[in-house]
Amino acid sequence: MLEALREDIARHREFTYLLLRRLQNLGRAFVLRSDLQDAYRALAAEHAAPPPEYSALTQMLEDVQEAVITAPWISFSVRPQVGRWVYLRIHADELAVEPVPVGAFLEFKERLVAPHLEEYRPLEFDIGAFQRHFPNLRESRSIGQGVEFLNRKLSSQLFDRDGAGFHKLFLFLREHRCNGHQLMINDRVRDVDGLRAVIRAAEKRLARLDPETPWDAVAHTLQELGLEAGWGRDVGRIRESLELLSELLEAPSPKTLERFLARIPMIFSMLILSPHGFFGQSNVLGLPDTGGQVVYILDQVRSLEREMHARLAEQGLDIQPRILVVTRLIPEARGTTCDQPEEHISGTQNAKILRVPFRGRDGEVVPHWISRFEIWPYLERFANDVETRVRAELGGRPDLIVGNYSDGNLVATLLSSRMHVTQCNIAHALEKTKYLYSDLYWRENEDQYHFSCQFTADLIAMNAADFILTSTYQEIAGTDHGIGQYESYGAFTLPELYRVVNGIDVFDPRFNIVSPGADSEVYFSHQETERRLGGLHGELHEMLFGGPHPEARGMLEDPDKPLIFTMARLDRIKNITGLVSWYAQHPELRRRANLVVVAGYVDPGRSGDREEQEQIAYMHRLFDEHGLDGQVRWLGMRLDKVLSGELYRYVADHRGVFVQPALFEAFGLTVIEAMVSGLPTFATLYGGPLEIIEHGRSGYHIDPNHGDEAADVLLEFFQRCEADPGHWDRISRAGMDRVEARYTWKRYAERMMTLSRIYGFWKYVTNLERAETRRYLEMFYALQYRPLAARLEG
Ligand code: UDP
Ligand code: LCN
Repeated sequence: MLEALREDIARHREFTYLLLRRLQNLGRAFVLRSDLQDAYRALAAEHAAPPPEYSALTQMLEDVQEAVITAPWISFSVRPQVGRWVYLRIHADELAVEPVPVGAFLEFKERLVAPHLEEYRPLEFDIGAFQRHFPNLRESRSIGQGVEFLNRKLSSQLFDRDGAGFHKLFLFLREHRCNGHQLMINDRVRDVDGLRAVIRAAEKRLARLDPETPWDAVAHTLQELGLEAGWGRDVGRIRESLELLSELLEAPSPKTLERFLARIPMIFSMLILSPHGFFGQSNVLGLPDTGGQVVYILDQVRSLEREMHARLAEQGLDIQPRILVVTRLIPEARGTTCDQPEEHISGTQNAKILRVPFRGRDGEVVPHWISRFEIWPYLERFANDVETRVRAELGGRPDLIVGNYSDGNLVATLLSSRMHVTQCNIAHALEKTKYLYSDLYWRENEDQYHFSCQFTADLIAMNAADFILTSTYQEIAGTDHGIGQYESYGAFTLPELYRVVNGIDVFDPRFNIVSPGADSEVYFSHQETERRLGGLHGELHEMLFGGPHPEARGMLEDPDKPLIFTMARLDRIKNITGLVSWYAQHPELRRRANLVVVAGYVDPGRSGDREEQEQIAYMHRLFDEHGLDGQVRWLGMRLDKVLSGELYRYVADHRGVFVQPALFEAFGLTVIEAMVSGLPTFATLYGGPLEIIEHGRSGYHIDPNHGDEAADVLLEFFQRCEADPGHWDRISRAGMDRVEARYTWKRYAERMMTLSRIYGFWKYVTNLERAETRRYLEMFYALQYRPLAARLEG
């Protein structure tokens, strides 16, 4: 690439020179991709001989993510492909091109923000040094399909010449126990050859039996041979499992390995961590920091319990799986159940929420809610207390630990490493990419956000995890020109703290895309009339079209117009006020449709959150300045799930639409809820909705940075529907189909259970090689994270 670039620059010397000059003249130290693009396009339009579209220079400029200006050099981070980075610099006068190591590129940035740092040699975090022996994906398009890749690797390793792979599989089969009972094979089976012989003998004994003969009837004879419970509930299933294993020992293939491992009874109990509150089953949504993560976990638990139970039953084990969701206990619970140490999870047999309080330095219980940005000093003590509580509850350790968000993933790391349990991370959203330069200017944000703790926790947890679930591809690796959330941890710097030259590799097979769903009991098509909750319609009508209401502002003067509906927490990123202002400034759209907003509170006194209070004040200003009271109905209330489910459908009955205008949305549960209800949905193209919606088919993408265009897209839709009412139906149908095909909890639970077995096996066979990484992360935790967190406690 470098050679081609040099040649190209030589060919287009004047153009390059002028462009670099313009970049310098912007008067900024850091130039973002969009600004560079603007400068380049403007120059190309004026210039007599700009470089052609496919030249190395144009391609490089197209792929630049950031330019750093340290005259006379301008350095560039270039991302020629998703997940692949190159760093180089060009001399602004001589036009010489040089490659730059990533550490040096970060150093240029550090010097610009902290010029006083002479002879600065910070700690460099480099996880790459420990990962060289581990296989990685190669193609950007395979990112997020870790388990398929791993299956291929594992099955070829099983097949190695000295038979060591088979021996590990044999040892692994001996590991499984439940409530003190041995499963799969007992000590009569001594080695791989023994195992082969046992399979043959067992197949012979079972050959003539009715496939429906239950395990109990053959248990005795199989145990004599060396086989224990876990192979199947009846002879048919046992035979299949034996056949799979014998196939695996003969000619291992990725598919057989996956199918065989999927049957091993490994997961009986599970710990799900979501430390920051409020976490409960009612009255919590809309409280600060409490949104989709809670919805996700509760739905996840219900579907996982069902799946775990079904799988164990198929393997002939009548065992009730245990799922514990662990969160913090908050004595000042504000009318929620968050001060209760235990809560049964409705819709499950046995799952519950366990609440463990945060304790201060002297062991005292912390009574009040703490923002997710402030909880870092409490997590280690919390993890210790949780361990004791969980061991008592389960009578041992769980079989899988799942973390949620930065705090949960850190606690999952501490617990998994102490209890030697497979660790799964889920992020929901990483904060890093939400705020521009949150790393470089971390000091400026430290008082409010404490990103130094959060990013350090993230680095540790993501590298400790055995596997990571993401809701979308972009969460890992972004898009052609946008960086992924995980990818942004690859190389960055926190000046004066440490520098990360290799923080995480998005080609690592630990990443898997497993998207959540919408609860199908609550969110379903508006056309399913027999399931509809007609009894709520009076209330909904009153909410939307009724008169004055203490928790609402605005009354719809013309109730016959179609509704534009939106619902979200009222924080800045959700950009609900953005939508209101686009609407306010678009007379034609205001003429055509009404707007219904469910968010925040109308009375600012009811909010305890600074950002939310600001948004409330801004919303009132928009109403006042633009005279919105006759066209917008703002409901400052939290709707429970059942009511919001019927509300989506009610709006669909009136041939309305749903809008999700966020500046960034990690996934966007409301988007799939609206779509599955049959509402044509318009959602931000930053984040998950970009993948959920196929633009123009199953909904529409809107760009929150260009509100006028977004409002036009809405207007055009309404105009088109007026001319062709079938249009609304087509988009509505395609949205429902899309969700039903890709975003269901049933699929999620099946995937999750398969993954936990395969990564469990992978962890087992690579256990020794991982010790180095573990030790490195432990050191980073003790020397970096712990003091940073302690500083917060004063
Ligand atoms: N929600 C709700 N009632 C409300 C507001 C929100 O039930 O008044 C639910 C909404 O249906 C969705 C979740 O809260 O299930 C929000 O999740 P999303 O992923 O859209 O955003 P988050 O809040 O997690 O950023
Ligand atoms: C958090 C978010 O911000 C949303 O984008 C997700 O949909 C939600 O969690 C559930 O994962």
